[in-house]
Amino acid sequence: MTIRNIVILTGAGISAESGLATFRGPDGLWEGHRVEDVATPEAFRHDPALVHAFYDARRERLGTVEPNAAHAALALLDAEWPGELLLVTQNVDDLHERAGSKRLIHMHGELTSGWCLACDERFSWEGPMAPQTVRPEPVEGLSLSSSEMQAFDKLRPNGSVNVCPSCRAIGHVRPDIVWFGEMPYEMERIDDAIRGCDLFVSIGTSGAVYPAAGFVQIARYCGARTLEINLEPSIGSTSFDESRIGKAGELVPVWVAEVLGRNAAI
Ligand code: BV8
Repeated sequence: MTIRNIVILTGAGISAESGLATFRGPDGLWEGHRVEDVATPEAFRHDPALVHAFYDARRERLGTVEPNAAHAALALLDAEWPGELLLVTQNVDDLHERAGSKRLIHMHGELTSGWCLACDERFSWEGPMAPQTVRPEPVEGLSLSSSEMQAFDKLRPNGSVNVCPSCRAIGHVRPDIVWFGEMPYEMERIDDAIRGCDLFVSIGTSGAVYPAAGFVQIARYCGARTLEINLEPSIGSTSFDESRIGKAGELVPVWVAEVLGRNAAI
């Protein structure tokens, strides 16, 4: 079977070696929170401060980590693969694109993106988003000049950071993240690519969350070869033609070398 069109699905496991927590920690909690308390539209309506604090912390953490060898190997494959290739990630971190991947879809959104519920615009976002985050107090030794303060005030009326860069509405920007019960992004493009692929590869995902967990079934049904690379067999492991168990940072470079017909790990 000649491989021409490849679809790769990644999950939190591919970013674990970069120092980002996966979801199903030993306590089942997500960074100390129940998923339904921080990643649902209901949670956001009920306690926006908690949800903003959760995502602000993850956005800040993102600035302290780097892509690892698995991200780098997939970026090289993206650059060198002559056939169709689509990298679909469930991750909201930006490590794939920082490693250089281009043919990439964030099906569950991005930490570095904001969504204004007042004007429905989406835009890149850096730093905290929590509306109650106000202008920093003058810091000892860090004197913001009056022009800097004025610039800050112009940017953030009455001190709040949660201002839409498009319509200037205050307090209506939410994380541009797909929460439970919300429709994942680009599902048509993803579905078309899976139905047309020769090889479907799943890396670093437990297969616990749908619709991503069902992709392997669609790929198999459409005649594709299926491969899983994961630290442990995932929930849907028996649906894969081949399972390679181990760390993504070690196994993905070897797999990419094979696909590119190189005899040494990338
Ligand atoms: C929807 C963004 C409806 C947030 C996320 C069918 C059956 C049952 C339930 C459902 C169903 N269909 C829908 C549902 C409901 C729900 C769902 O699946 N619930 C589950 C819990 C049962 N799905 C939804 O709500 C989805 N939306 O269905 O909308 C709809 C339909 C039509 C129209 C309108 C609406 C939306 C789900 C998306 C939610 N958002 N993320 C954020 O990140 O803050 S999901 C989030 O959790 C992640 O994105 C990811 O998808 C999932 C976590 O899974 P993984 O990434 O796999 O991480 P995990 O920790 O579980 O596993 C890590 C793996 O890596 C482990 O196996 C580990 O062994 C391995 N590993 C660790 N270290 C390494 C490693 N592997 C290799 N190397 C290492 N070093």
